[in-house]
Amino acid sequence: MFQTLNTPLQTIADKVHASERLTFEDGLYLDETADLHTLGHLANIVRERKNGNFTYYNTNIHLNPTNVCVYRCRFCAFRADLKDEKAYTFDEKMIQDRTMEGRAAGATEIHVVGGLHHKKKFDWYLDVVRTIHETCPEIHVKAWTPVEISWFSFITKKPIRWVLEQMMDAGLGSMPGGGAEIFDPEIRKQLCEHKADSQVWFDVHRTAHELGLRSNATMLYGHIEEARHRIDHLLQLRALQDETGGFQTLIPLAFHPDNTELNYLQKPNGMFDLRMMAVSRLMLDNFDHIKAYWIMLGEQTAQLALSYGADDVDGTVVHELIYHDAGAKTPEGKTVEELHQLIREAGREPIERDTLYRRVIRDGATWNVGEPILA
Ligand code: V47
Ligand code: SF4
Repeated sequence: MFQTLNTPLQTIADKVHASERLTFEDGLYLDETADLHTLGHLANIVRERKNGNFTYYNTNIHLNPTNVCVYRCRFCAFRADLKDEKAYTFDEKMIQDRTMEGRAAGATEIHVVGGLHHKKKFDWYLDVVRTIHETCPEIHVKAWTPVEISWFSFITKKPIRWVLEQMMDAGLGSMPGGGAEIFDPEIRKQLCEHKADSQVWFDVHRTAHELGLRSNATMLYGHIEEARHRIDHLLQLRALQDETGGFQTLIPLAFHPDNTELNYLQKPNGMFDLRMMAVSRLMLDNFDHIKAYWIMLGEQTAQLALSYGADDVDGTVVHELIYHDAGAKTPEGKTVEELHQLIREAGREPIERDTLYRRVIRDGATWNVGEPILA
């Protein structure tokens, strides 16, 4: 295949076979022009080179401690004003209960993000992490995006490093990938003008990596951005990864328009979703993992994505709100058996991982962490 063609795709295919880095122009070609099946085929080569036939999942639970938020991102259906009917804020008991629910289900991770509450002080956010950690120390706390960390820095007037150190002392184990949206300043201005910009997003991740925390990254696509913004986004992530090596996975996030200010836009279709998986896999040669977040993609596209570059489906989740407020039709969670079935139907081998991609050795709700899965 590709041996006699003298086309941009042939040149890109040659680079992929030789494990050479792709350029911005290559990325644009793949995003705008390349035929989807060839693109998927190339991404699958890299996916199998890095992860073989494995597809990872974790047993996790989500906690969004408040939906009250000072910001008004135009793509967000989750946030509420202080006095909205749908506004809620968890108290300590609710946080303990959610953590215990996770423990009973055998969760190895709790994923925590939420709004930036007008009236809550830094200690309240610190106590969210501390309460989870003290209630169940074996559960890994993956919490807060750079948007939240920079808000905490703003309200305490302390440096980002100090905020992260306080959080680590309270039990923070790693950071999720949210808040990245699209880094381009013009797009960001239209989507979420006042919240942390790309420089802040990168400063927080760089500092987290320096402190020994691992983190994830995301890219929100299918709204007002264009191909050049997406490729620029991926290349900025690749550059920080070259510097620190602290990212674990990229999660390409499809925009869900329902109940948002951008509800006049169409949700990206399955072909767009698969293209984003494949382009992300090919451009991020220094990321070990690309995640097909089944909640956001839907089960069928997530299964196909496992042959278009993705090697991870996220987890059991339970209590998902951000995508369901924005119109997601998937269930709010899945059992381990259902995840196994989803992965096996796609011809892949399910492997339970913890947040840091170590093998989980499980006996019902009891588990131990084994060796890192990839050497
Ligand atoms: O930052 C918000 C996005 C993110 C919408 O790190 C929306 O393992 C689409 O980051 N349509 C939060 N996207 C989710 C997130 C995440 C999810 C799963 C796993 C991990 C991980 C991280 O969701 C936000 C924003 O970019 N988002 N609203 C919407 N209407
Ligand atoms: Fe607030 Fe996050 Fe929603 Fe933006 S995306 S409005 S910061 S909850």
